[in-house]
Amino acid sequence: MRLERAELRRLDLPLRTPFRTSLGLELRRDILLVRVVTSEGEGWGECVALPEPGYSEEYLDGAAEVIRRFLLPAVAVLDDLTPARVASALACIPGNPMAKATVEMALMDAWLRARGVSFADYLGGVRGEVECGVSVGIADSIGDLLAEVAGYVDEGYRRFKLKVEPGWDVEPVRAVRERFGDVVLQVDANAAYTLGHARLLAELDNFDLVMLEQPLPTADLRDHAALARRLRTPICLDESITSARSAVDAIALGACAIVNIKAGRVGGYLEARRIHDVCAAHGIPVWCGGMLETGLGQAANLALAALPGFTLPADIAPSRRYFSEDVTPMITMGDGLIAVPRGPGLGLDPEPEIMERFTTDVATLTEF
Ligand code: NPQ
Ligand code: MG
Repeated sequence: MRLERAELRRLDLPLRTPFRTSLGLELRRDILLVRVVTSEGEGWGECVALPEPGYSEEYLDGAAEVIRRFLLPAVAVLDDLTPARVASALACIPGNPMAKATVEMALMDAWLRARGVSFADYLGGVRGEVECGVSVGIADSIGDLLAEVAGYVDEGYRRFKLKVEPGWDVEPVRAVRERFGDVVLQVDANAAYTLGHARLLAELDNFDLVMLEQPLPTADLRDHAALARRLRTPICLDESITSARSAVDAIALGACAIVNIKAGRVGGYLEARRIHDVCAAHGIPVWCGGMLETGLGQAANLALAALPGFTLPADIAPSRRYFSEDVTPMITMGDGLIAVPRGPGLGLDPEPEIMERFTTDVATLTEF
């Protein structure tokens, strides 16, 4: 397979509910989609980078530039492209995992569509549906939080994840636990604490949380190990796990008992699968994280979450959780479950009319 043309498309999708985390408040989702046209057909990739650095170093304009100037040219020289050759063609460029994952996803989609194989079958998925959790942003008050969570309980989610930060942690968690009884509850700090908060974080042990996700900064693996020794609540790493290599290191250090896997954060779906594999070999449960993707990104995430080691509910939600309209047919949840797409490639097609309506910019590349 050869890359012939590419299109970088930016979309501006309003969020139905504001999403506040320790990284900031988002009212819209600025999206970058990459459409590749290859010798064997077309494919779509979605870049999960946010408009500004914060979650990680990458940001959307930077990722778009890296994709256009460095990544697409590096794969365009190959005339025997396969999904597995994408990452090796890009390995000489350090970092930029979200940009790399976008290119891999688009070429994998093209390659699999041409062969009539789904992402899930290609990756080794064994599940027909995925358990959905909901990620709940920081609210303006405990009352607002309880009202928002009540809505999600009624919608049937299988698990509730509260975003926490210093000043919004023990009390909101206590309030949700008291109000909603034995729901499956976990928290995510997006690196907002330090080891000096260990005593405070230990108070969360009172609430039977399934996990505490990424309490400390990305590079602080030894501090996560030290914190883990002081808590009963299992620690899950998100931002800190950037490759299968770093997953093995974190596990060996005792820095995490659970791993959140996001293909964008680790450079692609094949590296994501390797993390799944090494975690399974060490008895570490994994689950599929999310970045408020459109239906295209969520389709790929559903395929990944279908692998056998993904034993905890995913940050995968029906389209309506975030968007009034999605760029694919709306993904729906029934009984807290979403079906894994089974059609060729991503198994979902963009809706051209909706796509056009939300598009803010298109760059077409015909030579690299
Ligand atoms: C996480 N995601 O697990 C992230 C990070 C995150 C679903 O909780 C705008 C769009 C703001 C996506 C902030 C979830 C965001 C974002 C944080 C994703 O850490
Ligand atoms: Mg997280």
